[in-house]
Amino acid sequence: MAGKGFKVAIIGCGFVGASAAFAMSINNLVSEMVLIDVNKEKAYGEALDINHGLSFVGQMNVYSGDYSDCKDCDIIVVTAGANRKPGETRLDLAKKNVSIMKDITANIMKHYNKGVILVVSNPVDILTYMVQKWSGLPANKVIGSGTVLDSSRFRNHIAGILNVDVKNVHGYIIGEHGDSQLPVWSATHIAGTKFDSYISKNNIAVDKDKIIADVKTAGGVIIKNKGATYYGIALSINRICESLLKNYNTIMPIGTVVNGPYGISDVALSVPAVVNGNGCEKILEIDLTDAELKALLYSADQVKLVLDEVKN
Ligand code: 6V0
Repeated sequence: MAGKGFKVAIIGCGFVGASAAFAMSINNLVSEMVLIDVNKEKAYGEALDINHGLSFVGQMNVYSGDYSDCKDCDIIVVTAGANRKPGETRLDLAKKNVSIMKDITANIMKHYNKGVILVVSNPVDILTYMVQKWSGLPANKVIGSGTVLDSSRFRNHIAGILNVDVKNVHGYIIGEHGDSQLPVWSATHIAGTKFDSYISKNNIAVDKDKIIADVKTAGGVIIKNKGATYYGIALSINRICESLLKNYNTIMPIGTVVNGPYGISDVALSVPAVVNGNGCEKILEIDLTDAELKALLYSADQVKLVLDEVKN
């Protein structure tokens, strides 16, 4: 049964937005879901398609709308954006999406009266930072999907190598959702047993560098094979939304504007945080080795370099 009373807007109904809407409908997470896209036909078609499956999952009000429907939303998910065109650099794309996101934020804020903005569009760290500044909302109310997907890929790789249930694998990728991200090996454990201890006790040879390389290139491999990535991120979005709506206090590496923790300031990136109805309730300062902290600070600097370019 629906009727939990939650309302979510999804802005951008391409591969990612539509898949996230589908995932949320299967989980019957909300009672009202509005799909918004500059391509109105696309949003209408996606809403209609999802409606036709509701008899199998439960009643929800799923429709296409406009920015005025952002009023009363508990979460506004933003997955709108351009993709990289041939010959375009990452920086060109960043500038283009910053400009798209500025318009979207202004449109959201005309009608915003409550809720959390969840930024998914890339470059997600840059856009999370900019949306928080432009919206004028407190930092806890604007979060990014950050490295939630990368961490899921990390856990999936490890589960495959160790042949254990992925739910028994705990670990984070933190920092940039991009090349400078880093694994927190020192905090990675298998059902409570530290990773290094688990592999040595079980005599399993592991190439840690390969795991990290595979996590970093996973998106590219999927794009090469099927053109875009959307199921993994859709389920990441569904999980973040569930934690927000159900006030779960879930600890996950969402993207957030960091000011102070780990000695980092004025940049958005991913660190483990408590996620509940308030959005990013609290950033956790977990124990890092010196090398991990150094890598996190390097990652923050890398994000700042791009921020400096796009801010001007
Ligand atoms: P897509 O399939 O091209 O969909 C983008 C959608 O945005 C289209 O339907 C457009 O019509 C719409 N759109 C464009 N401009 C606007 C606007 N101004 N207002 C409203 N809608 C607009 O792209 P896809 O869905 O594959 O990807 C969307 C974004 O998610 C991209 O920026 C990806 O890079 C990003 N991803 C982020 C991930 C993460 O982990 N953070 C993972 C995968 C993709």
